[in-house]
Amino acid sequence: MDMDSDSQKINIKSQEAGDPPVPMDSENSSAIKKNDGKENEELTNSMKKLQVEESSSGSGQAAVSNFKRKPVIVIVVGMAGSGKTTFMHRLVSHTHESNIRGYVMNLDPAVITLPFGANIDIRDTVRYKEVMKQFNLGPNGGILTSLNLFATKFDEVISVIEKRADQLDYVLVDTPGQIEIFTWSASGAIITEAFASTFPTVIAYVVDTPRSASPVTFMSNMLYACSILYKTRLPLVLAFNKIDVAQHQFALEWMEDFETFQAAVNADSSYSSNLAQSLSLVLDEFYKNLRSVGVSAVTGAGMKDFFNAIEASADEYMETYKADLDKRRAEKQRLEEEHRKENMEKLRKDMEKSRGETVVLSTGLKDKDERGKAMMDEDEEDEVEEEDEVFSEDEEGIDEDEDEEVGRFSF
Ligand SMILES: Nc1nc2c(ncn2[C@@H]2O[C@H](COP(=O)(O)OP(=O)(O)O)[C@@H](O)[C@H]2O)c(=O)[nH]1
Ligand SMILES: [Mg+2]
Repeated sequence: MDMDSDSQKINIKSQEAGDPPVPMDSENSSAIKKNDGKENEELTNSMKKLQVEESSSGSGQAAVSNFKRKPVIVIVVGMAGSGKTTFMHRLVSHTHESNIRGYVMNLDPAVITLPFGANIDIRDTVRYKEVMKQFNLGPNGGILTSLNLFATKFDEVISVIEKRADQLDYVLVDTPGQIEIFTWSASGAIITEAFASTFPTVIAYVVDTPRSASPVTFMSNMLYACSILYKTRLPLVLAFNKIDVAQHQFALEWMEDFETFQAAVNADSSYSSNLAQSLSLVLDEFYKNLRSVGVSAVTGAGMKDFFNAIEASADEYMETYKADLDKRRAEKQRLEEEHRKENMEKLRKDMEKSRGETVVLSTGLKDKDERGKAMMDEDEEDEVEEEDEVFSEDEEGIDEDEDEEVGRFSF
């Protein structure tokens, strides 16, 4: 399915068209004509041009120079039913009361009603039921595919937030309960990386505290959180929710002293104590890398602690994650630069050899591109109708909502 056709603009309730990325000029990069006598000058100019185009075409590089300290992105994840949406609602109320400027995003395509007004809502762009029908999927696959479709348009979401960055302290993101989105699916990686390469980004992992009172459930929940931490490499805050029903003291004790946890596991005869012992050693290391707070989405307990933990994590992001990201970027850039130099050298040799003839780079890329494009065009014609059903194009209605949604925030 071709997602780039103009007819499927993402619907965002504060839409301002993002600048389109500067495309590489394939004519110039694949074939260069030489004029008599001036070949050296021509060659130098062409090379300069190529260099400029290369550096302006990488959106990732642009993101590095645009990196902003605010807003902090808070991605709320956790098992289905742990209280993510209710917690989001509580966070939104807290931001209103405390004059914190927030933006709210819903990434759950299957939710029927939201207790808060979302500024950006996946449901405005992807129709989950249509996705299920068209791709013949069950509810779980429908949610994953909807997120994959949305992820292909995520650069637009980022550019909307970038434009409002000066007016925002936080962007709060609600997600579906399918935790595998963030542990192995492509869309989870695309979404978190897109956020994290532009803004400080923190994961808030919501735990259903009363349900985690059994050591086995607690461990499996922590293993999920652990895999999200290592997969995303982002700072993580554990929000022990529903403390109005059960206090999270037991969890803090288990995390602090792993012998207490082992004693609890051993008392639970349903679990192999050997496995539990090795796993609790792994988790012991994991606990050192995160912050935990007890919260209640229902009573509002723990909100201050939660935001303090988010601020501390955002600082940690700037110190460690950002440095790591920059290092990886610099390495990528270095490799690209090397590759580019090699290509330039090849081009120079080709031009010297051809002496006045038209030179076509021998990479075969141009042919491939054209073949690929021809195939895409055919596909596009077949699929246009289907896609119209999947994507809502009711942009006018959305614009009307804009003022109302933004009005809920204090800026
Ligand atoms: N007692 C209590 N119930 C909560 C709390 N947070 C959420 N819930 C309940 O947990 C259920 C699932 O909440 P929901 O926000 O839909 O969870 P999600 O699937 O993670 O988005 C709902 O019935 C909520 O009322 C809380 O802090 N305390
Ligand atoms: Mg929810």
